[in-house]
Order: sequence, then structure tokens, then C-alpha cells
Amino acid sequence: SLTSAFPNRYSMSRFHHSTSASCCHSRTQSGEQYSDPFKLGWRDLTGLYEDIRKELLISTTELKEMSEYYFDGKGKAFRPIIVVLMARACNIHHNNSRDVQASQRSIALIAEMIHTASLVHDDVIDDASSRRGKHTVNKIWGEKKAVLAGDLILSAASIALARIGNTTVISILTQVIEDLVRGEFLQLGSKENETERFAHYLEKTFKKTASLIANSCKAVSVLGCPDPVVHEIAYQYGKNVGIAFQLIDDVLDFTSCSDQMGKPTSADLKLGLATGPVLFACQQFPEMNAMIMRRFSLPGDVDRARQYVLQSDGVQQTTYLAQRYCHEAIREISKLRPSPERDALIQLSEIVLTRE
Ligand code: GRG
Repeated sequence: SLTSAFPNRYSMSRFHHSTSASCCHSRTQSGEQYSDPFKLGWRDLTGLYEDIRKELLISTTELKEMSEYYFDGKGKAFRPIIVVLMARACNIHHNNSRDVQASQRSIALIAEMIHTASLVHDDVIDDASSRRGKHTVNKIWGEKKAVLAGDLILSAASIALARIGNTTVISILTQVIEDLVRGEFLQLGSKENETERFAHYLEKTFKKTASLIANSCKAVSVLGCPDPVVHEIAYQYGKNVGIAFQLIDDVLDFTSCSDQMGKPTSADLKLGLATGPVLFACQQFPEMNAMIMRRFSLPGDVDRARQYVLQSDGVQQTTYLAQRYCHEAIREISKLRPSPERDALIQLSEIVLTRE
């Protein structure tokens, strides 16, 4: 299993192999060709941020400004894109329907709203100063108001979810909120045993990042198709892509500069967090154990840990693990009938691996 124990180490000769999806292009019914899954997905998302802002209609000027702050088009909209592509892939699989239902598009908005609410709260917990290259809500308006702005976005998402009126979909997406909270809570704790530590890291990763993607994919599949086999395919695709996405995010914290990230790098070490690259590096350099246990709290710990990681093959091992999750996602989504959107979802898992 990919999630139960400390993964095996991999030889680098196995690392550099790519999937068959890396150069595929998607063609729509009209014959239009899309080499970019983001362009294909975006056709159903025009007006996404305007529509989210309509959901946030609030009388108090300041609360309105705060809750709208991140819906400015500066995020990647990774979740809404996956959601509409999955909706179309499931609809085509089920009855060759070419339309995205209004309720399925609403799930894309709701997923982005839950994501954004969690970012606002996360920045309060981490006392973060910048995100997406701009100041965080907590730095501009203060922590107390930032918590309330996050709550408000979450409540607007809940109202939109209730409006869809499907109790199965409501329980699927409320599970995400529980997972986000439990994932954040898991991150506050640490494990002494190395195997337990890796399982704890992957559970945290699923709950904080992958659950939202997995369950949003499942929600649109439920709305589009009655077959539970399809719901499971959608969920497994989202889960595997979501875990891979976070593993790569954890790699980028070591390999990217802060300009690319829109936030400071080595941010995880500074927060006391041992992510994939550190956990793999610790297998090669057991002297890192003590630093992990004290959450890199002594002067010089962050720099020393960073050097150990860069000298080790922690970055490559984490990337290789992400690649395995992506292959699993591709294996799952390939069970659906072929469609441009199914191919775009395959390509998207490639993009997750190669993003900078
Ligand atoms: C209020 C719903 C709610 C939850 C509270 C604080 C908390 C519990 C959960 C934190 C969850 C969190 C922030 C996880 C990180 C997920 C992640 C990978 C964020 C970065 O996603 P990108 O790169 O961001 O898609 P952009 O900026 O492109 O949207």
C-alpha cells in the first residue's frame, strides 16, 4: 500500500520514466484541439470569481473586502479545473452527455471557497505574512478578523452546498471540512518512530490536501452518474492526484525560490514541520532525528536540516513517490470511457509532477 508504511527507497534508474500521457492533446466534439487541460477546463469556469463574489454578498464593507480578497484570479484554480473536467468525463462516461450540470459547476465554486477559507485560517495558525505574492488577510486586518473572514467564506460555501439540495453530496463535502480540521490538528503533533512518522505524514497530507480534491471529484460523479463504481474511480483519482500535489508542494519548499512560490521558502522547516524530503533524508542521516523531534527549534537547525536534505536524495525520493501516486491516478481514470476531458485529467497528473 502507498499509504500504510514508510515507502521503500527507489533506485534512480526507475525514477526517470514518464507516463504515456505526457504528449497527448485533447480534441473536443467540435474538433477543437486543447493541449492544455487548464484551457479545456476553463471553458466551464468563465465568471468563476464573479460568481463566488455573488455568493459572498455581505453588507459590511470591511468583511466583504476581506472575504473577497483572495478571489482575484491569482490562485491556480487547480481544484475547480479538476472538478469540471471530472464532471464532463463522468457525464460522457455515463450517457455521452456533453454538458456540465449547474449543480456540478457549483461544486467547483464550493471547492474553491472551502480551499480559500482553509488558506485564510491556515495563515492565522502559521502567522504567515505572504501568500500568492501578496500580504495575508491576517497581516492586513489582524488575526481576529481573519478568522471571521474564513468563517464567512465557509458559511457561504455551506449555503451554496445546501442549495444544491442533495444530501449525499452534502455529506461528501462536509467530510472534507472535518478532514481539513483533523489534518491541521495532526500537523501539530509528532511521532518518534520513523515508520509511524511517515504514516502520520501521509495521513496528514490526505486530510489537509487530498480529501478536498477526492471528495469534490466524487461529488460531481454522484451528480452526473448513478454508478458507485464511477464514484470510486472519481474519488481515487482525486485522492492520488491530491497526495501527489502536496508531495510536490513539499519538494518545492526546498527547490524553489520565494518569488516562484509567492511565500518564503523552507517555510515548512521554519514552522517545525518534517515533510517528505526531510523524512527520506533522515533515513540517510539519522542525526536529523533529534532536530525533527525538537521541531527545528534550536538556532541553526533550519539551515542545517536544509543542507542535509539537499545532500541527500530526499527530494528525488519524494518526487518518485509523487510519481507513483500519479500513476495510480492515471490507472484509475483510465477506467472511464475515453473523452477529451479524461485525457486532460491524465495530463493534469503529469503537470502536477512537473510544476515549478
Ligand atoms: C476553515 C475549512 C477550514 C479549515 C480549517 C486551517 C485548516 C483547518 C486547514 C488548512 C488546510 C490547508 C491550508 C492545506 C494546504 C493545502 C494546499 C496545498 C494549499 C496550496 O494550494 P494551491 O497551491 O494554492 O492550489 P493556490 O494559491 O493556487 O490556490
